[in-house]
Amino acid sequence: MHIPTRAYIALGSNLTSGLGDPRSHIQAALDALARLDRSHLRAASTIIETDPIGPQDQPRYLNAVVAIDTTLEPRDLLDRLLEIERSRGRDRTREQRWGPRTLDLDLLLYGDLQIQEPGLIVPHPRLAERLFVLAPLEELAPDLVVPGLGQTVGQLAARRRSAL
Ligand code: A4P
Ligand code: MG
Repeated sequence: MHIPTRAYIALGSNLTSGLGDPRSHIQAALDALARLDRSHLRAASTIIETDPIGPQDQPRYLNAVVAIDTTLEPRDLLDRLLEIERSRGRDRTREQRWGPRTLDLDLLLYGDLQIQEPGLIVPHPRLAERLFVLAPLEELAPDLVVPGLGQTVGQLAARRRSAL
């Protein structure tokens, strides 16, 4: 038996597709994360509406963060997230960087692990820059110290807010 690890996942959506609108993509992702094997959904933030970072000629986003306890290895967990993205019709071959997407699931944190591998970087490299991630993460874990940064989520969020 492995001891479960607490992991945090960011959800984002700003595109309506044949499968539904952003709210339905986020809800479908929450449902899929609640059913994830070898994992328990522990908490979900509120779903917030945010201005797009990156190209401005795209719709506003819905963003949220969830906490899970999981015995999936990080790579397996990321593969599950990419599967869920694909189940909402995400097609990376037709996307621009930071452009609109039906569903984006990022692995933010996996316990206190720091991972730098091709295709998998944890903590997520842009975590500290993005209030659309920090604000919902702060709801769930304000006092969590981000590995490698030596600051809590609350401190990083406050710093981001004062930089705006
Ligand atoms: N990858 C490596 N590490 C990770 C990780 N920790 N979590 C790899 C998830 N993926 C990870 O992902 C590309 C590849 O990164 C994956 O296949 C995986 O192998 P991606 O989601 O296509 O790209 P990205 O690196 O996350 O950058 P991308 O798509 O350019 O943009 P982002 O960073 O996903 O941002 N504005 C608001 N307000 N809210 C948003 O949610 N999102 C974006 C897209 C832009 N602006 C936004 C929002
Ligand atoms: Mg992503």
